[in-house]
Amino acid sequence: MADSKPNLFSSFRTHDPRLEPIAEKVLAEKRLSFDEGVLLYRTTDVLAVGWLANSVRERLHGDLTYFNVNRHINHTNVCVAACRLCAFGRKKGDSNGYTMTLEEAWRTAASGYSEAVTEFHIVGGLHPDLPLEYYLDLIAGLKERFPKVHIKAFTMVEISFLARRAKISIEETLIKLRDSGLDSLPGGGAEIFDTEIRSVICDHKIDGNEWIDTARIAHNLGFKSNATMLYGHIESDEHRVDHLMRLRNLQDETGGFQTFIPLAFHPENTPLSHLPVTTGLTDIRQIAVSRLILDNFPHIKAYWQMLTPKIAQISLRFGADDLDGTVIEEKIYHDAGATTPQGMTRKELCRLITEAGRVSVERDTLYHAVTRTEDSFTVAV
Ligand code: V47
Repeated sequence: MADSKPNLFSSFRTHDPRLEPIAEKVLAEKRLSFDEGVLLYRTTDVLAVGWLANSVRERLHGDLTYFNVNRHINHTNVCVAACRLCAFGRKKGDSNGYTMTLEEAWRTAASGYSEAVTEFHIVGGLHPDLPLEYYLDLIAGLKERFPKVHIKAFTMVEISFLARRAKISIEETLIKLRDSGLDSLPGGGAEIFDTEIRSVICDHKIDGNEWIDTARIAHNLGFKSNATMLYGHIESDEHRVDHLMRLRNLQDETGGFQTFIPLAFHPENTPLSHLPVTTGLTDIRQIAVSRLILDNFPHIKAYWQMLTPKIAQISLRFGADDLDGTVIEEKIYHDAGATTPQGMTRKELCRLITEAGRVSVERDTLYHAVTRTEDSFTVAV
């Protein structure tokens, strides 16, 4: 039978012949190897890499581009870890440390609430004293007050820390959180899995294997989660590919990841402040390479808060199909020198998407389309 698919390979152009076999594989939906991943980072033909990533993005999603209406809540910046990558955490007793009471956290959830949010994104420091009950009550109180809002909370690093402090297993911790109303997990804390790099940028955190093991347990319990990678500090191209391949392997096993979010390192106010910030092409290439290596991840997010709205918009033509959300109040990158706005409206997000020639779709956390009538919403399941 004649193949009805258009012959995309005949449209592929590159000045780097090493990309041709890679293009053949990508267009035949075959998996890329470690060395091919490294080459995607090294070639000077970023446009060809972007073209390939865009072909995958359009095969999976056409022009559809997702965003959500969410609110970030960072309940505490007090942290026992002292990661060199971080400008947000404070030691217990530091005059700039803060920890919200439960009432404050619930009030924060309701504040800046100009549009009905569909997601609370909650992450914070590894607080030495807060008991597991604080986290269970935080979630239960939010569910009681905002029953329709999806709660995406606590990185794998936080989950592992809570379990250790409560002296129960990760599985038990996640079950307790689920019983209180936790719906899914964000992708933070992954940084770079390589042990040597981790020992420099975040030596107090769980190691890469523990991050993967925690995600596996969460997925096996039925939770969806995201995954991130922090790039643009001291890692090499090989470390990046290794990180992406470890995520790809776990996704083969569990299918629990929804979205991959590359996070550009912001050095300001961190112990690594001597490092330069990433450039636009590095950011755009990272999006494209992620799309090409993570062939089993449904979505690649260009997190506008991190990348700037301009770079995030361009990324929609280089492999990304998601911009994240309205966010409303962001602390982690703004403490590290981000100059992006603290939030965006639905209208602003839609404009970025439309002007990129894409079709905007408001989604909930699990990628169901959301239909709105003024301040209420319904979700298509
Ligand atoms: O884990 C911390 C990173 C992450 C800095 O799952 C920094 O939908 C850059 O994971 N420069 C938290 N990055 C944020 C996160 C996230 C964001 C948006 C969406 C989702 C999602 C998850 O931020 C941390 C760490 O990797 N981070 N400090 C810094 N100076």
